[in-house]
Amino acid sequence: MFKSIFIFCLSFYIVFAKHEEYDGYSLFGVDVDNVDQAQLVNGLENRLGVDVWSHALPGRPGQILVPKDQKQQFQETLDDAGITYHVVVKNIKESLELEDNLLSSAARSSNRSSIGLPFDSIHRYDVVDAYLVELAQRFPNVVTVASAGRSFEGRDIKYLKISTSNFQDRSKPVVMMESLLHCREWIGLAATLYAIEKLVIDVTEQDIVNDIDWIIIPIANPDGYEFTHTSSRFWRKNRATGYITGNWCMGVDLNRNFDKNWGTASSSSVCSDTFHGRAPFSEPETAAIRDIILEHRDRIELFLDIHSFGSMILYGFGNGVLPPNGLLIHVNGVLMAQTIDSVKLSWKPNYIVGNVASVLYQASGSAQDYAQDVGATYSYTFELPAYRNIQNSLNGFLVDPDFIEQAGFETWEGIKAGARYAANTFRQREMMRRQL
Ligand code: 0X9
Ligand code: ZN
Repeated sequence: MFKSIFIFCLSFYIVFAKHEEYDGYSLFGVDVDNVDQAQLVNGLENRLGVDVWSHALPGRPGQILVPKDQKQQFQETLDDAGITYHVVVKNIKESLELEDNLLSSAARSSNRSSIGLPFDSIHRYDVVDAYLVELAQRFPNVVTVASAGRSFEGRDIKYLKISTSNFQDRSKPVVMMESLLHCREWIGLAATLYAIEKLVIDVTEQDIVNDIDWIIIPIANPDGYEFTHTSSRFWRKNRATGYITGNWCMGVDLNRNFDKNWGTASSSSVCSDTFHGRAPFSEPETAAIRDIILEHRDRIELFLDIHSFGSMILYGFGNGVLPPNGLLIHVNGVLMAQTIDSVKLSWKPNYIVGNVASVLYQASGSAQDYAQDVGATYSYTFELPAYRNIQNSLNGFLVDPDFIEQAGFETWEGIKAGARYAANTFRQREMMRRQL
């Protein structure tokens, strides 16, 4: 009897306590007129401890999630600086409930008839993990599933190798992509799953499969990803513990933990969302990704780290210094952006392309910088748009199921263009090398 009451209470708690931590949090849109204002707004992360979802740029409003008890101070600070703002979502908990409802009802109504995973929900770790294994079994001639290693909590970080020549033909370039390094950026998973579908199940352009070897890591931060489903939707880091400070905090920002200018433009505070960890590659997830990059460094022509949100294609380095081939990196970035822009939803903003430090902010230790530094010819961070429709209050990281397939489709158009461009320059270099 007591046991069943306990179970009832527990399940009641689990269902109704979900998203409780975000009750009363508001999402603000902030408009800045100049770089000074942008700097002030973006610095509020450290000053007030608010969650800057997207950095404000002149012409592009920033989005900031503000806890209930900090709203007054936040608004006063902006008022004093003469910066205009508006409330985008009054209580983000309601948006979280809407997202849950929309995603789960879409998932209920879709039956998995085809081989691929349906594009109307955001699939959990177990589902994606099993899917990768299943694809390798069904398509043994082109697909291999491998494990990059285990996450902090012991989850396998699986990835696919897609190749018509079993990765043996060293005259082919490698395109490597990953998503969910930042686990709250759910829409990124749609882009990698869409790419897998078009490379394995629904192949419509054979050259993209024949001429290129692909490495795809759909869930680079599995512990964090599961945590965003079960507990805190806006968790960004991994789930590492053992960093002892005065405050009890956990997690390392995996996109600050790679060994390129490590620790120079990131946080040393465990509680910060950009905490860089105790050393480069201190985290098992980044060490696992590093090993794959190093294994294929002489063939990785294009590296894509898929994030959200903001409609941006960013490249290195995070300190503002351009790689030696910066001009071509920009050209290929623009090509991908234009390709996406030509098929995106018309009311969405065009993609911005540029060096991360000039478009956004300085940041060290990113996956994109590391890949660029150790060998990738073209390395980018994609910031996808996440939502379809502002009317229903799903915004920022929140995913509208109606947008999942579009996000996958439009990003894939960009990736194909970038991959073809990269394959061409790779071939040209190969020819030159042989002539010498
Ligand atoms: O700050 C980040 O890690 C990325 N933006 S996000 O909103 N997804 O967190 C941008 C990373 C860009 N690359 C470098 N910092 N080099
Ligand atoms: Zn991110």
